[in-house]
Amino acid sequence: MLSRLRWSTAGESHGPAVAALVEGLPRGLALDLAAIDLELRRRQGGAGRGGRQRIEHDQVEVLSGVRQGRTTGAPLLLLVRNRDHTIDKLPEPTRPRPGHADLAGCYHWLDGDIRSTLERASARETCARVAAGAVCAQLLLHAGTVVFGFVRSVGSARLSADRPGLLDGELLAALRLQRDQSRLYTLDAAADAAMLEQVQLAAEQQDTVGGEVEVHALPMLPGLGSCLQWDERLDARLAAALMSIPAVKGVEIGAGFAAAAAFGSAVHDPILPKIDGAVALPRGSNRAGGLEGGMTNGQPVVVRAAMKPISTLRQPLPSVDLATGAPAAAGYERSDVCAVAAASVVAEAMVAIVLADAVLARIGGETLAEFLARLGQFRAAAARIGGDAGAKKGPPSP
Ligand code: EPS
Repeated sequence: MLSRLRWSTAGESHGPAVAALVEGLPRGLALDLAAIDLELRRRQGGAGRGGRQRIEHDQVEVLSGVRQGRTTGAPLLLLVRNRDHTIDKLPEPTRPRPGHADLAGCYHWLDGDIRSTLERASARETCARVAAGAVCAQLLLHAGTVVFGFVRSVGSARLSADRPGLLDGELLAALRLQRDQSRLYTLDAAADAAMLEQVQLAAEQQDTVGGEVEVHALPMLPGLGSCLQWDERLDARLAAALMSIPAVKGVEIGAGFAAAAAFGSAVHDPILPKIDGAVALPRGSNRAGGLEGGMTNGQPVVVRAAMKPISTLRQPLPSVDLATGAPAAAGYERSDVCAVAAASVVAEAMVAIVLADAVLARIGGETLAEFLARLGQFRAAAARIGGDAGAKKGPPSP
């Protein structure tokens, strides 16, 4: 599986703007800018966010790669302007924050320029990812796939393990409504209240709190990704994408770490006979999180990421003043008490980008029309597997 999408971001937290450059999209994809802005607004929200979100009103501008509302196939440049763009006037921190990039950046660049490091390490950059992810989610909709992220836990408050259960389109719409009405982007009112308490407790104690986010993608085409090379495995790509989100320290796929504690018969998902109209053979469970051998198996993709508490603390931990070498409390900059809700939006975006890349790489097509035609052929061929309607057995013929 080669990659088809190439993307990167640019911009400092307090520079003029943050931007995403996305290359490899097919020509002819109609872009819904309001839908991108909705995701940007969601990223700004959630209980526990800091003062910066009251300043910013994130909105996407498309600077290249679109004509008359549709992608041209040329590089797509997405820009989100920063209202707070005071970068050249900001103080030069000298007391690195434990947990942030401050000190590690000093070793990387072999200087004491914490400001230049933190401006890029700041989670402000994730709004460029969310814009790119929202575009990719729009492409995935053409493949029938919806990507849905939510908060599984904040501190010690957890959404019950049996939620959301097996998702389908109708349930997904109801859950989306519920999530978008909750303060911590979770799936029931009791969990939301318990999570809010955790945020309030952390705020009262001038502390911060982390949590877990979960993303489901469904219905999922089977056969995306590859088992041929380590870096072509889709589970590896998803894990790397999630791990790249600032403050993420752990990633799980499907049953994840719990699978290591169970016997195989209680972990693997039985393969069931074909259901009419289904593209892939059904499974008795989805503990694999939709991925086997680095490829999708047609079940929903289910991934989780654990976010540590934000590292900028009002009651700072011990540090050292790099200017003098003397012990000193770590620096404090305006920050969030809890950014887990925002992380669920970013995780959704990262999953959308990786899956859009995988579907484009597998299906191909330079235009959306070509992509859709090939997709139809792929679905029909996949649906013949496991049935008697002409699925080939044995090695491929020359
Ligand atoms: C963020 C913007 C930042 C921080 C936060 C996330 O803005 P400012 O530094 O001006 O307050 O609020 O960044 C961090 C948590 C961090 O550790 O850098 C955003 O837009 O998400």
